[in-house]
Amino acid sequence: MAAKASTPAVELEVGEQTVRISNPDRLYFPALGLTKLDLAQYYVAVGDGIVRALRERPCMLHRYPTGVEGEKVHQKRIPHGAPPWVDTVRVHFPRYNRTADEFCVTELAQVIWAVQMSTVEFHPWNSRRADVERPDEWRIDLDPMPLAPFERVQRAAAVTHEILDELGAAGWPKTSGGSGLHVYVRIAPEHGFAEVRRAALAFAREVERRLPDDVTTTWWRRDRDPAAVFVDYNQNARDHTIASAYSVRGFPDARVSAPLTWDEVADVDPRELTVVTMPERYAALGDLHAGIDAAVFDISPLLDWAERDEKAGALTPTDPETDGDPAS
Ligand SMILES: [Mn+2]
Repeated sequence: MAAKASTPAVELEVGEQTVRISNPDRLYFPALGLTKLDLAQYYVAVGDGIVRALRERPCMLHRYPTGVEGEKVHQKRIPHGAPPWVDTVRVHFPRYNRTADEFCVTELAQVIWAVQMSTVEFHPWNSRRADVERPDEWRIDLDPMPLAPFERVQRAAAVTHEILDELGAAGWPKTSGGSGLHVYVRIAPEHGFAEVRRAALAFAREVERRLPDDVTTTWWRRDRDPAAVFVDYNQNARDHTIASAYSVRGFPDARVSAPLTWDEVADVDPRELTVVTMPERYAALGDLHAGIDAAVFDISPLLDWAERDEKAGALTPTDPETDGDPAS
């Protein structure tokens, strides 16, 4: 056998493409003995799910060229040397008056190519290339402050579900892969980022009204109760991204942002949903977010809430990126 440093590349057949994985034995998660090839095989195992989560969205890559204990690279521009079958979408950054060609998934082989380029985490926009300036995904990010127990996040999620039901909106919960929970809602791409963010803030205020001891929407981090759950409506601002469904996180325990059923939210332990455990779960349950594209919600009632709250004196803090939002 060759020495470890020169382990031959492995070729994976993924759909129509052959993807070469160099350094397949490189340890990406040393604590668990998981290699770059293990990571690629994880993404193949949840293939339809990760493609559904990323499809046609500008996508930022979090790369770890020497594994998750090494340097992390935040990559907006697609790395050089991409094969012609890797799609991109051009996005404009008004604040800097620059453009970038970002990674844009249309088939699974592209995800595996990104792993070959040492990507661990996938952070897609909440809009798609047909109209990058109009989000089609409202993201409810339940973000525990450092001292908030996970039970508070679970309570915030239950109330989120209750309010979404009252609105007639289908919400799709997942673990964040860190210590929080995310709920995504498919919306029609009819509003700019600023309006979607304003709707998300109005919703967040309603969660706070129902759980005043558990939840905060306070803008300044230093003013927030350190044991509260922050409903981070700002994740709906332009060019703000969070880890997608099925994205692995760059933590030593190889956690994944894992789709859940609503029934699971009350009992879930996010630490159990990892690169190691997810393939079997996915094989048994399929993609729990498979219905998301068919359940489109009209955010008009939330914009009415926003108007009502603003008339009563509530402020919508501005976001530096949103200030340059061409569609706002
Ligand atoms: Mn979060």
